Amino acid sequence: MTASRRTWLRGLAAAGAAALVSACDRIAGDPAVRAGLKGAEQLNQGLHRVLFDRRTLAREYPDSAISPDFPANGSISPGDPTYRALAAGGFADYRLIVDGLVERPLALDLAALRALPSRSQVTRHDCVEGWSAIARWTGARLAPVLDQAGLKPEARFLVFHCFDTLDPEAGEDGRYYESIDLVDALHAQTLLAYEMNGTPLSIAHGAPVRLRVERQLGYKHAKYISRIEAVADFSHISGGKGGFWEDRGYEWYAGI
Ligand SMILES: Nc1nc2c(c(=O)[nH]1)N[C@H]1C(S)=C(S)[C@@H](COP(=O)(O)O)O[C@H]1N2
Ligand SMILES: [Mo]
Repeated sequence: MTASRRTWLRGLAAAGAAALVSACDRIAGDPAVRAGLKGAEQLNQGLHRVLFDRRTLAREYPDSAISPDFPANGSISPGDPTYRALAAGGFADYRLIVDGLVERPLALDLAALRALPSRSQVTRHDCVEGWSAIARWTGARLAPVLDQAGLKPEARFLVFHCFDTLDPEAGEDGRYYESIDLVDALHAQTLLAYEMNGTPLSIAHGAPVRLRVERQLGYKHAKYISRIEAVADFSHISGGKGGFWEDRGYEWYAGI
């Protein structure tokens, strides 16, 4: 190709681009078109927020809505020896481990957890089995805990390892676990809850610490948390699907 031909082609492309830009300007400059675009954009944004913004808060209720009888479900009295020993000691020796892809692994006792930024919220728990119940949950916000540990850039999920074995016949794979991504981990209502309705968590409801991840179904709310592991992916853990129930066919993202 000759130099003059190249110059000519460049000129043509520039002219084409200029024509396109001016056409767009003309269309966008039309007040009716502009109003329409803006309307569509606002509607789209509104819909998007409602449908897809995972940072939106779950509904919170007045204390008067608290359920007098909140069922306990799944494991309600873990028999695992480590857990039994901790429970016998009033969880004085309990340490919540935060490790994996973090700069500073943590081992928090209950006093340390209670000293962290906390939140209290009255929310509705929806179990996939078809019941719902409302309670006040109080606990450490997960985001500041992660700040303290310092997530490494490769961290994409948090895996919650639990003390209880829900399916003893499955051996180590019968242990309960769950996982969430960082959007839910950093959500304002995501708590490491240590109180339910103003009293320390009972064993049936997950003592000493359970997860509240209010935008998702009940099985995501891991009880009896022993360890939070930051990972890049969870395919190597247990059945590989990110949770005890997920390994048995439930959805990983159980949004409500
Ligand atoms: N460690 C652990 N966490 C768990 C479960 C479990 O069996 N073990 N069950 C899940 C299910 S299906 C539900 S509905 C809730 C029940 O919480 P609750 O006992 O406080 O009602 O805990 C979830 N978290
Ligand atoms: Mo559930």
